[in-house]
Amino acid sequence: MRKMIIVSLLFGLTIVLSACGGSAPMQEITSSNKAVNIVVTSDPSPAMMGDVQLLLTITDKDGNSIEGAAVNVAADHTDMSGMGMNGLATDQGGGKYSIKANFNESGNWMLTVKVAKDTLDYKEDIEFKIQ
Ligand SMILES: [Cu+2]
Repeated sequence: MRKMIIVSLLFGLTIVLSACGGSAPMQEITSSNKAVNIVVTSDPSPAMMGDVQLLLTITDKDGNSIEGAAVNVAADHTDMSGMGMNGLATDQGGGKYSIKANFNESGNWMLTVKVAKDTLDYKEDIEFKIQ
């Protein structure tokens, strides 16, 4: 009988952990906005806990690359507070920008991407899942 209780406790814990870890992996997140489009891909893909290289492909509403912009990427763990990080992405040319981030926890993260160039000042929140 005591064994049964332990087993069910463990089972309950597993459910909680997997709820935190999220469900389906996301390989590519495409934002659907008018002025600026941001496509985020990751290495590894799907993104896992630890060091992740994020590659952002940024285009305007006509699909043209936005080159030479200042791109700031902030990441926040949606389920908790005080776990944020942010930095400037490196311009790779051709409207591609990369930044390395260390995700120390799985689950739902929110990327806040700011794109600034000339008169353009754009900000978008993109949901990002870490396995
Ligand atoms: Cu956290």
